[in-house]
Amino acid sequence: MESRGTDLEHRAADAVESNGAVAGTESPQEGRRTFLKGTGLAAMTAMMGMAIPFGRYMPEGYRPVGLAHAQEPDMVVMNDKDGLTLLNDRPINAETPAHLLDDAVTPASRLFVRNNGAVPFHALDMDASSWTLTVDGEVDTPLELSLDDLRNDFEVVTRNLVLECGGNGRAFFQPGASGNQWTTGAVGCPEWTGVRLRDVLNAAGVQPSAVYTGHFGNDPHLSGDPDRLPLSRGIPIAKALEEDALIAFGMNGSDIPAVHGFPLRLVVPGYPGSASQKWLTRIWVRDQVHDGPKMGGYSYRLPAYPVAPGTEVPEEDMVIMETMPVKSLITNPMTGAQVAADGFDIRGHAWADGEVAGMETSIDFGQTWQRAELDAPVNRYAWQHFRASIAVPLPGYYEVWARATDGEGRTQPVTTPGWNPRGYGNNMVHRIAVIAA
Ligand SMILES: Nc1nc2c(c(=O)[nH]1)N[C@H]1C(S)=C(S)[C@@H](COP(=O)(O)O)O[C@H]1N2
Ligand SMILES: [Mo]
Repeated sequence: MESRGTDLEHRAADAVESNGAVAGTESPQEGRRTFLKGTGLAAMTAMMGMAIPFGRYMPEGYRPVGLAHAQEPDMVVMNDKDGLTLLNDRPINAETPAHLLDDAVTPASRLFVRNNGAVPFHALDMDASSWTLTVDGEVDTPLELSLDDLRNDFEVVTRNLVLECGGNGRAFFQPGASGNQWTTGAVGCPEWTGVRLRDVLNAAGVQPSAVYTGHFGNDPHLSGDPDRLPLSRGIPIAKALEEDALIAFGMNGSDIPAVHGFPLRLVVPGYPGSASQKWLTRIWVRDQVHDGPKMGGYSYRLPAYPVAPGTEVPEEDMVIMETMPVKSLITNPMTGAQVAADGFDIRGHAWADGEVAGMETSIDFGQTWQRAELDAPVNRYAWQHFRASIAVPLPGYYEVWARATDGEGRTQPVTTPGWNPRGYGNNMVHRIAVIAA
């Protein structure tokens, strides 16, 4: 992210703020995007905070490149990130290198970002006073809830919950799949505070006709068309009525950061991250499978049967991806590290839809596996920490492979599992290289 957080951009962002760009009757979003039209050289110079020696040659209405990024909220919110790899800047997508996921609880600065649209401006202003969540559809009593209503009328709970993008690991499929080329870093386990989705649904009274939820946020579509939504997904009503999913308004003891959904988001553990709608405005209880944007076609869907890599699967044979597979990451040492000649310690995290039952490591390319020490989760759906002492016979190049097994005996494969057209659900073992010297 370093290239994004330059002094110039910070200064430019400050100048944009102090220039009163959000005044007037335009929406803040339009205001900030269009105010440069007709701005004179003197004003431009003030905004840049320095002389523009060739400024007289700038075409009328020209928007300096140095201001463009600072103006985009998507870029401003990324200034708080630390060491993430940017995969795409429109929409913003960034993942976390494995060694930066070493914390037991993922700090905001190291949580991956997955956006399908733009970051809404309201989130940057961090003002939640007029926010409402609508719960409607197949319910006895539709609800309109403010953040205070949520806090006051429901039990507030705090849980460490894994959030992982369904496409995490996509980059390793052969043949490749289109979409963000996530390697291993579209996952994190922050501490979330909020109310149970179940409690809110029960307060509205779920009718027998309910089969699915439909989630809505207010992030703008990249086309700028206000009638289009970047993403609106849902989950089976039975999953929504389990105790684990939260409507969260806090992360790691603070408000949810702008880029992660301020002021309100869903966190649906065990399911692909796309179920965890950010900037949550509405939960529509449906009498059919939700049909919002990115519910159909090939989005977050897998072939109904195993296919050979590269197979063209007809759309009608694609089924919605539900649970996420068992997985783990070695977070220390960093791959490429030099370690002691006779041995070293490793550690990391493992997670599953449910509990991880066992954790093993191998240093002989999977010939033999040794049991690692695995902690119980701090709560259901928190990732579990593991550690192992690795002894090596000789100095030299080693790889450490780690694999987790879930409560139903499913183990991470050593090569990419179940190829699928969009590259979801890759839970192959994580491998690091070390030099024992
Ligand atoms: N409103 C909204 N919610 C969203 C998305 C989005 O684009 N818009 N992306 C989803 C996807 S695909 C993922 S993986 C997670 C990522 O959450 P994060 O950016 O907080 O890490 O948010 C989900 N919620
Ligand atoms: Mo995702």
